[in-house]
Amino acid sequence: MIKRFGRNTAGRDLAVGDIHGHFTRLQAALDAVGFDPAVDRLFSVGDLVDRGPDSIDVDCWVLRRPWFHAVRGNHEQMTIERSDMHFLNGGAWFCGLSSVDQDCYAVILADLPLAIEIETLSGVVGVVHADIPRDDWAFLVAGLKAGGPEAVHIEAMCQWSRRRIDQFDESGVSGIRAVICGHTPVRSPVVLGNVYHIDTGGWLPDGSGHFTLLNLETLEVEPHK
Ligand SMILES: [Mn+2]
Repeated sequence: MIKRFGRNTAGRDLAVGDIHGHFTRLQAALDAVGFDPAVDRLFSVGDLVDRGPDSIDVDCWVLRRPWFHAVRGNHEQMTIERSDMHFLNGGAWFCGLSSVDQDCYAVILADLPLAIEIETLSGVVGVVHADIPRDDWAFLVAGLKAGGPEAVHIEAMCQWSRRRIDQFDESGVSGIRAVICGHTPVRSPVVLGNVYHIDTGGWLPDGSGHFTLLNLETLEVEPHK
């Protein structure tokens, strides 16, 4: 449910917002900042699949790129659960697969954690897809570990909630240096307290958005090289 990573002493740790089947565009964004797969790591807020043309490549990104780490977004969840909503929300690529292939993708995506913790010089940074319940990272961790109905509720908030950004709630999250999330598209990154909303629509079909790559050590957007 929660995956923890030690500090990256060799290279950079970057985070990216929703990808939605645009891995080709993502790779171009990585190239633009000189991403080095030998030492750098990329942390994704999830929603890897649906809408764009490359959803089918999600298995390669998750399984064959040891520097790529993602949490499970609501679109991964809809894929895993074969949700009725999925087809209408960009899931046509999945509906067209054989049931054997569908099972393979579902297993791969179900293995993604709900939250990621990354150690940095200035403290631990958390990654979730949408938002976290309450304003305390420890509550999230304890709730997910406890399981049961409370964990189900917390999972749903992590994957679907827009409460914080809808209410422009700047109270932030205690017990963690910063929280990175996506799910709600924004023109440029929105920082509410220590919560960073970085889905700048790099996946938008009309190309009006871009992928923001946030450096987890500096909490600044990584400049192009
Ligand atoms: Mn989402």
